[in-house]
Parts: sequence; C-alpha cells; structure tokens
Amino acid sequence: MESLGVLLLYPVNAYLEQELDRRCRLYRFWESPRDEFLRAHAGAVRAVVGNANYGADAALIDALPALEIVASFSVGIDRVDLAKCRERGIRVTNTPDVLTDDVADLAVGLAIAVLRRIPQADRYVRAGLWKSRGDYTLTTRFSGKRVGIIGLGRIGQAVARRVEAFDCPVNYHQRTEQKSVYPNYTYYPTVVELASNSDVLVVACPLNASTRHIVSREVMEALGPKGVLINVGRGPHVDEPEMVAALADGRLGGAGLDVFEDEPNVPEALLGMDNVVLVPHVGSGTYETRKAMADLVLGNLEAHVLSKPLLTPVV
Ligand code: A2R
Repeated sequence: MESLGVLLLYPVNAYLEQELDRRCRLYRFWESPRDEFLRAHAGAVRAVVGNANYGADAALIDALPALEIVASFSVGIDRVDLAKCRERGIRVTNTPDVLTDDVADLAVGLAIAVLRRIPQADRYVRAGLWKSRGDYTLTTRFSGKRVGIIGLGRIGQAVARRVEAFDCPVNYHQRTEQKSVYPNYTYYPTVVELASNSDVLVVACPLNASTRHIVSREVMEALGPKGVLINVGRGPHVDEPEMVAALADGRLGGAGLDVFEDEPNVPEALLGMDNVVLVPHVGSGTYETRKAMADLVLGNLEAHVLSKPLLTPVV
C-alpha cells in the first residue's frame, strides 16, 4: 500500500493514523489550510478516510480527481455523498458489525441511567448531600418497560436481545415487518404508533432524507410525559428544538443522548435539565471496538489496492 495516497480528514484514532502513516502515503487534512492542501496534493489522493462527522461531501470529491475509495471509520455513512461516489465509480466502505455490541450496550446503559438517575445520584453523593439531606429520591424501574426500537437492524437487534434479559417487551418500526424472524416482537407501521405503545424509544436506524427528524414533536408527544427517548443513531434523527421544548414542558419524560444535531454543540437548555443523560458520541468508543474499526478500514484499503473484494462495501 506504500504508494496509496490517503487523506485522513480528522484524527479519528491514534492506532489507525499510525498504521496509515506506516503503510501508506498519509496526508493529514487538518494540518494545512484546505485550499493550500488541495492545490499541492489533490492529484495524489486516492483514498479518503473519515468518520461519522467528517465525510467526503460533493465539494471534496470534486476536488480530488484521483479519488478511488472512501473508507469511513463508522457504520453510518450519512456524511458521504453516495450518489456522487456512484457517479464517479468511487468505492465506499464502512465499519458495520464490529461496533454493534458497544452501541447496543450504551443504549441500554443510557436507558437505565435515565430511569434510575445514575449520574444524578452520583452527583448527589459527590456533593455531600447524602450526609446532609439523607436518602436519595426514588427513581423508576427499567426492567419490564416496553422498549420500542426504530430500525431493527444489527444495532436494533442487539438492543432487543439485551432488553429481553430485562423482561422488556420489544416493539419495533422499520420499513419492513419481520414477523417470521421475530415472532415475539411487535411491529408498528408508524413511528407514532410505536411511540404510543412504548415506554422507552430507541433510535437505531441510518440517517437519510426519510429518517431526518423521524422523531418529531408528534412522536415525542406519543411517547409521553413518562416516556424516555434514547438516541444512539444520529442527532438529526430527532427534531432537537422540539425535543428540548418537550423535555422542558414535561411532555417528554426524559432522554439519553449520545448524538446531537450540531456536534459538539449541545443545546444550552439540555445542560441544566435533570431528566437527561448526555454523552459525547461515544457509542463505539471502547479500545476494543475502535481497534477493530481501524483494522476494518485498513483491511478495506488493502483489499482495494490488491483488487480483492472489499470487506464491507457500501458502494
Ligand atoms: O427499513 P428496513 O426494513 O430496511 O430496516 C432498516 C432500518 N431502516 C429504517 N427504519 C425506519 N425508517 C426508515 N426509513 C429506515 N431505513 C432503514 O434501520 C434496518 O433494520 C435498520 C438499519 O440496520 P443496519 O443497516 O443493520 O444498520 P446498523 O448497523 O444497525 O446501524 C444503524 C445506524 C447507523 O447507520 C448509524 O447511523 C447508527 O446506527 O450508529
């Protein structure tokens, strides 16, 4: 791979960067002004590596005449202009499967954290309030709650398997009902119906034009004042201003959020709310998974260079 010019868009992972540097001709996009870089090196870039937040948009793809492959360090490829890649014959890969367990673990962790108020209880102890004020307030049980999943794919199924162990009935919505595969899960043809029949709503579908703001005001109101929204998909799946208003008014009970519409900017109002648990897009953020994701990116680039079948092709 020594001759492969790879443009890394963002320092996504130290091990990946080190291996790209060792095995390829690596360009770090953040090290020089964009125009200056493109003037000097655009023709040498054959591969782009980005992640969930830094992808190859139409402008970047147009600026790279020798681009052959975009290898994303993420399962979601909503930041990659897939139509443009298809048009130019540019291959696209992602990192599915290897992050499924971690993202599902986090979804369940967030649901429990919101209902049992784990971060708030932790702050209570740290602030010395246990001693001065006495026992902490009662919280709400997670076991047995009806869990609705938007997108029963790899991550959605992993969430379902986990919550089954908590005796939670599983509901789901996606474009296709899978009655024969999941006879014990209840399908709802609309997200509003799913939310009306769930206590916890988990977003686990890809982001595209049809899923942007799939969690609308109407959906949040259907979930209701005791309902909890868990987003481990993408920020724009949820109408964020509507969510903030619904949480503030008590029309939505709580939220556990790993993703936001304009990362790393989080709506100021959420920071003061006691019914939300906020984490900084860390769904796949374990040593184990990030290493596996990096190896998958490297494996895809290597397969491409050797003209072998790509390991996880999207385009
Ligand atoms: O709709 P279907 O039957 O193709 O099911 C897929 C579902 N899905 C949708 N659900 C509701 N409305 C839609 N317009 C829609 N489009 C797709 O999402 C499928 O069950 C699920 C996606 O599953 P996988 O492709 O296996 O993706 P994975 O690995 O679970 O990751 C899901 C997303 C990523 O794209 C990232 O944005 C995020 O989770 O981390």
